[in-house]
Amino acid sequence: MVKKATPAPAKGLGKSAPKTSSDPRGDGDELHQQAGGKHEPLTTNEGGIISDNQNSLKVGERGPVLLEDFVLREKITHFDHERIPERIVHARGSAAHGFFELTRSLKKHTSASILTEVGEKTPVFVRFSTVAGGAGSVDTPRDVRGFAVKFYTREGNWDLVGNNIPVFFIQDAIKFPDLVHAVKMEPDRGFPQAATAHDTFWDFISLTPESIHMIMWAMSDRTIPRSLRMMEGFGVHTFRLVNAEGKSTFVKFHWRPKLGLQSTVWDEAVKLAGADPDFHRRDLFEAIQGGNHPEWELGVQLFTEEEAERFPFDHLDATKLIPEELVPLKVIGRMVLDRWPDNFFAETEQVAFCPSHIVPGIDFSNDPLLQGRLFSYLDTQLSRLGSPNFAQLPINAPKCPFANHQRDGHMQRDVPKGRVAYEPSSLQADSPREDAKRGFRTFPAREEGARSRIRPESFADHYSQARLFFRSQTAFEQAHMASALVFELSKVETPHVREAVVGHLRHVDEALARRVADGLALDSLPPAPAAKVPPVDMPPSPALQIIGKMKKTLEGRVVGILVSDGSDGAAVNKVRKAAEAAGAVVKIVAPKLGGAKLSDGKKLAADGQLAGTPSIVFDAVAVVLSADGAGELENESAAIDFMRDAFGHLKAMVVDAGGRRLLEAAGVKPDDGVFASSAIDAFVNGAKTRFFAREAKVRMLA
Ligand code: HDD
Repeated sequence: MVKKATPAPAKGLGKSAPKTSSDPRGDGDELHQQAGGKHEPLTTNEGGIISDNQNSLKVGERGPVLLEDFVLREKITHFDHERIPERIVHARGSAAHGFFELTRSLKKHTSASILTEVGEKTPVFVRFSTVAGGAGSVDTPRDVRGFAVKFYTREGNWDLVGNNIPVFFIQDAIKFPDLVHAVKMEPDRGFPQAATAHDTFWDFISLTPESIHMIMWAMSDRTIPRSLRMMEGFGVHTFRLVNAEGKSTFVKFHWRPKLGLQSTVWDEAVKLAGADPDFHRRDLFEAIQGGNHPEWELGVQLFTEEEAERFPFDHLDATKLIPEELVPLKVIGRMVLDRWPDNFFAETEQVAFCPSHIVPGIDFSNDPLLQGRLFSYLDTQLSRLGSPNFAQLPINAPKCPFANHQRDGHMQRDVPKGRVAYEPSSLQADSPREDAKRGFRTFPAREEGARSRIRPESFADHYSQARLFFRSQTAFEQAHMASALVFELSKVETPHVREAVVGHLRHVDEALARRVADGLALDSLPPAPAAKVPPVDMPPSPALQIIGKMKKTLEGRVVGILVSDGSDGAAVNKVRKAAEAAGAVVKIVAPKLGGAKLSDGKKLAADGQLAGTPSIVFDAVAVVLSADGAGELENESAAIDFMRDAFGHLKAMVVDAGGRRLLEAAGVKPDDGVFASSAIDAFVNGAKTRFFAREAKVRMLA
């Protein structure tokens, strides 16, 4: 209990005396007695102990508040300034600490210790984000996901600030503000939030053919991931590695999730936004807290300047990828996220990623998108975090020794000693100096040419890779893309914008354009715009699929068991054991949060109450109900939705007699993804995947 030093005059509204500041409500300080624990004294920011944190300082019991109340003013002032500007893009994010471990040395290609010292564990901080929505928006809109990694290496911080998609919308950073203004809420009406499905976005896209490849990715299920733990990550740009002899090799970075790729279906993503706006954040939190530490492999594609010259596209163009069939991926390390941040604001919010944070042995390329980013991030951190000293914040500071002569500024935390704040100097033997041997050296690439604002001819093919991506997908994925395009364009009010987008699609795939045109009920197929470079067919790349990269596993997945009073405890246990043995987390859902009284009289605690825990939040469901329980739930829409949605979202289900009754009430006709309670092993096996063939029965896809 907090001890208060000096009794103050009686105050409070209650009529029954006596009241003092150590007993503000005259109730024997019940509030604090109930809260329990051993507490440090509460103080002001200056360290003064606060005697009363419940009442402001007033004249008389019911009189005005005094300006003199420095405790009140300090508390409110600090509160008023608690928010900092949110990121203009990627405002909504979730992050975790972990480590990177190199498993294969790239010594031949780079001098960077993080890429040469096999077995060394480098601390990392990783922030995942959506792009368009504000900090308080939901986790599951259709959107690209940011995948930003800060490596605290022995040679300084290296930030690999990527996305879950290997290409980007635009080729030149000068277009970034236009792209972002087009995708954000429309400025006159202030909506839609966190969505691309509106006129300004598609207007910009229809006039920016270089974006069409990225659009194919954005309309695929990559932008509705099941979990942040089941996404790939990409550095996007071509970077350079430089070895000890000064020789350079180009490199693309890829993160591959150990749990494989997995996405939701669109209807599920939409419903998740309501069922659990924090679905991805909670999923990452629960996995890390539960000891299921998410893991990724780091892969690289390495190629020389000469090889790059022979590619049928420009490696400096961020709207292009390098097919893995052309340059295979070499796995060189792994990253594990094993610690949730202690404080969301201090770490996840204040972390400042800058692609310009690089270490010796890694260098930039001339990609004009990357070059613009090298300026933008440092600039944005200055206004977002309010001071050039943001690098001193614990989450941003390097973990290797660092020293320089930069001084002062807002919120300076350091107290530098000595007379010398310049270099060279002879007055202070320990003042920091440049180190030509160990320091970063830019690769001396030779550049020449006239100054101009020109887009290279080698960037002009906007459709071949869009076509490659679409044609590399399974039929299910192609149907999802067509439906996503129809959904997005049906939210566009301006007919000529819809038509212009369909026109572009004709260069990607004539059949896709027809499906979308049909989905929008266009009278005729709009003309395709003139293409500077007509698309060419490239061999399909299965590495671009999601379904092809799904892992048949229950690891990292969650199985929900719906029970009622009178459910058979042995049957519940059987499912639980089998699912847990396969690596899943199991959660119990009951009509009441207190749980259910099983047939053997034992109480089974629930992890969630039915109305607030729909099947949408699970990867597969089991339904174990007593006859009475099934009878009651037949009239409960949350139970009917539980069944319908699990089926509609292509999930494996296992049902006993009660569950089957509920299925019938929901109008669901079981298929081979619905298992009887005698077939638990088959259910567990089925739960490792989704039943895509079912989809044609449950919704009309474009
Ligand atoms: Fe960016 C944030 C990824 C192009 C300007 N970007 C930001 C974040 C990610 C990316 C993951 C969030 C970092 C975090 O979690 O704090 N951005 C990308 C990728 C791009 C890209 C993969 C293309 C390959 N970005 C890009 C361009 C510009 C910016 C071309 C400007 C010229 N990006 C920003 C920014 C942000 C940002 C405005 C907002 C908040 C921040 O930087 O720290 O400066």
